[in-house]
Amino acid sequence: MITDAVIPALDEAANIGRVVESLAPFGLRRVVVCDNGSTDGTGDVARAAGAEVVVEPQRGYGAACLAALAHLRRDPPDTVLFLDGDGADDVRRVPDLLAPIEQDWADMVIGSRTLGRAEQGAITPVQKFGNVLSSTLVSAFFKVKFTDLGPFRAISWAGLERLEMADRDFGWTVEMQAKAARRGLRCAEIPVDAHVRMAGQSKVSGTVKGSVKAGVKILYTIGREALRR
Ligand SMILES: Nc1nc2c(ncn2[C@@H]2O[C@H](COP(=O)(O)OP(=O)(O)OP(=O)(O)O)[C@@H](O)[C@H]2O)c(=O)[nH]1
Ligand SMILES: [Mg+2]
Repeated sequence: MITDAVIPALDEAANIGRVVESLAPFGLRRVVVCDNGSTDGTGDVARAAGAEVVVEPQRGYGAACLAALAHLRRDPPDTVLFLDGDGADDVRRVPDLLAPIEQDWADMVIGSRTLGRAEQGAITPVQKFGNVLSSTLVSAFFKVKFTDLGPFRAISWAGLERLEMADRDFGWTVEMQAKAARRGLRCAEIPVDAHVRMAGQSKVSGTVKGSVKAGVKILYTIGREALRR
């Protein structure tokens, strides 16, 4: 099974090198870092660590993921592994994320930080609440049990193409799960531990503005997907 990794990154120069290098043991074909207009040299650090760097000037988590996928589409892998660029994800679980797809009993595997152990401070109380709320709503509307909307996940290329992903910011992860459930992809979760970001500034859950924007967008995305026919 050919697997490529996609890492959206905004100003993660202090972390991205170690994140890219940490994937070396897992036999991935390519690691694609999407630099989303960083001003700290994230792209250069990622390249030096062995990643392919795609530049997406328009900000947004989903916009970065879409740019990386457009890059992969020229020579697609069998499976895409997504993770964040801040070192918060437990890469030791990469084989566990990929196994259900390789064994062909799942099309998408979510790393659930609720099922795993979160380091003190890795998930804020607001984020925890938001995760429980949105996972419960997704489970209720789409009839597939999820316990987290975490960024660390794997999905088959064929499954991903069926989702016609479009969200350009914080709705990205929930859009993928809602559509996967809706469109009949086989979904699974495995426990993953969550670390505190290695260094640098939080852009989402560590700030009030980021949390509110992400929360609103996630709830809106759930509603939109629930109403879609
Ligand atoms: N491409 C892109 N990536 C972003 C953007 N905002 C955040 N990121 C990346 O998305 C990931 C998650 O952002 P974080 O700032 O870690 O958000 P968080 O995990 O909620 O907060 P922390 O607790 O600080 O880790 C990181 O890899 C960021 O570099 C953005 O606008 N564009
Ligand atoms: Mg983070």
